[in-house]
Amino acid sequence: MKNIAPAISPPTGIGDSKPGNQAVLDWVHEVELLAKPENVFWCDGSERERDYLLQEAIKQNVLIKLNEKKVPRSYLHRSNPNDVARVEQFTFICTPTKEEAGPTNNWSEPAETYSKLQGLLKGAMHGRTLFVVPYIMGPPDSPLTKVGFEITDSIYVVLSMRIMTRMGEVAVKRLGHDPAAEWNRGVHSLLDVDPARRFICHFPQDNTIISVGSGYGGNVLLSKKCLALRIGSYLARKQGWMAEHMLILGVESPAGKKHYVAAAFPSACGKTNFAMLIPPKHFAGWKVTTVGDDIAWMQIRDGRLFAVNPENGYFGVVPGTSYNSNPNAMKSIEHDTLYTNVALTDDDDVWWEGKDGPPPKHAIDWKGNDWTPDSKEKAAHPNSRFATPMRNNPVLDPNVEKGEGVPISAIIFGGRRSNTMPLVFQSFDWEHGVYLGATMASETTAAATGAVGQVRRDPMAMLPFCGYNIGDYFRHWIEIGKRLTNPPLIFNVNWFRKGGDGKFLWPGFGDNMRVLKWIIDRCEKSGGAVESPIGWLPSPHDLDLADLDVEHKCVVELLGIDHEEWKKELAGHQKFFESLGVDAVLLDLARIVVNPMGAACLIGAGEIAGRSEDEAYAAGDIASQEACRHALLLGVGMCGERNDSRSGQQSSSDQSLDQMNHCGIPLVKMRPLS
Ligand code: OXD
Ligand code: MN
Repeated sequence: MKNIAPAISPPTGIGDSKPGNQAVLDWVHEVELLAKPENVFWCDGSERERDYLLQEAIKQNVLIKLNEKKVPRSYLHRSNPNDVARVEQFTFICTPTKEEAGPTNNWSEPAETYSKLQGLLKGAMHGRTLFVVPYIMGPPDSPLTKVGFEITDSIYVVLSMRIMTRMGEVAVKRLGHDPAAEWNRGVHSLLDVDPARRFICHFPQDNTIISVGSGYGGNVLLSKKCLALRIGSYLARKQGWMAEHMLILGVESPAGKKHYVAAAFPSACGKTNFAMLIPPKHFAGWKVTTVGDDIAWMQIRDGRLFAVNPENGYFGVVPGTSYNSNPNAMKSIEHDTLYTNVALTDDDDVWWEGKDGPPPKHAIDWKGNDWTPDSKEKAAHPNSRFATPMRNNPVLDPNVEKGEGVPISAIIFGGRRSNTMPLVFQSFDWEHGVYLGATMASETTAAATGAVGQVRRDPMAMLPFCGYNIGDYFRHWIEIGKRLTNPPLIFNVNWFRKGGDGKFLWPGFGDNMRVLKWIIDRCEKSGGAVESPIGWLPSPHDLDLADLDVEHKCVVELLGIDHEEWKKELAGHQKFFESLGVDAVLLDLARIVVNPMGAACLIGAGEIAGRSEDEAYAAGDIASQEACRHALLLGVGMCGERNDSRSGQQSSSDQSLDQMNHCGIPLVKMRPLS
């Protein structure tokens, strides 16, 4: 069989900087004895090393050099067409018991799995080079920062890790010589890139990841989904912090007041676009800056949540990226970028569906075939990606390297929903916010293999990334909330709601600033809101819609709650909680977290209709009686008015109530809380 990753022979001075930590040396030796590579290449992250590896990658056709004038220092890689996305069905959490992995993960017994993987790795690097990639996740001086070592036989992985992480010397220094120090062991081998021999396995108790049979993205850049999220979330719970699938952005008012916001959207739902948002003209003087576009590690300091971006680069979806949709991303990928699975033009430039300007008359598509605008196939794969250093981003936040992180004022959850979910609403409190995150759902995209466009529940956008039992994860959120004296406010957004004509109601992109502004107003206690059964909703006049080319009726529709849709939604929540295992998760969850909203699920299904709020409250140790009351209201379709405790304003104006009425919600005045 053809060796897809032939060994390279570096000159002296390249690939020979062994770290001094004996635990690392022993582990590499062990893998070497098993995989039997031709040689071992110790990466140091230097420029000389990079230049050498690029040259070798081009020689081996792993990379194609792009037009130096059009996209300086940039390259194209084509993955095997059978290997173009994360493979959730072959991703395993290998904990001693199945229960620890929980109902949302594939589980596999650790000893058996090690032995199966050892079988696959035996002699797998014969004739290849074993690269050792030391890296850190997090700013060099952060207490949250973690050290990882990835062994790989893919030169593409090494070059991508250089972009996506702080790689080389910095990690070796941070680890030091203590053989008992904490660090993550990652082993990756391409094997023969056969989907039948493709497994991404995590051993949280051992801080170990083994990935075989893929050469693509999140399956093989072990720093990202594997360490920063799956193993990261496990460590975070154990150590009392949070590892989340969230972007982090800064937003600064013309008066210089700055807030930081973290947002969890499922894969390919616009996190990178939101993190690089350019406010519309009407918001002159407002600035949005990026701390991170995919992952947030958060810790508690002085009763607040502080976040760092553990990554050093962006691994973003390319199609649809243009000067119109995301000028900052376009500027970021104009140079020093590693593209995967986009099209190559005749002048060695890159092209993809949705790029500015007309399509080229001829190109080579992502599979390496001739392509013209008449071709039926896409020129770029829908999940084609760029890997680009975060320093290319013209709106990189100045505090991105700050070890303590940035203080988070608001957390946003959101998904791709063509109906049901309003443009934005705010949770009543932290527990209710946890419920919103836990029941988040989105229509699936091309980021993972499988059917596209189906609604799937994706709690906190962590469904494919939570490295332990999701019930414990929800509980961890609640525990964190208890320790926060100044918790971020929690919101839900949906940029993707469609009208009866099937068209998006909201323009999205830069205009999302209008929603962000309302969120910031709420944080500043200055924004108005209407109390609705599902949370605090802005009425149209609470949003700054000046110069927006959207009809008023669309805005009303965007902010509306359709009762029939919500009944289905609640039934969906119930079904989801049931699928998590009523015994193991729902009941526990009901007791600890969301009995209020768990009750809402049941009401949605008509099971406890007629039960009083006091009865429901008595049913468990409910975190927030107020949320319970709202949950019950959901079931009977009432909507009320009350004093908005955050803004101190009487926020439900007659006008907004009228507007709610138009949305089909019968209005009944609630009795005040006793
Ligand atoms: C990603 C993903 O690549 O979430 O960020 O799939
Ligand atoms: Mn992601």
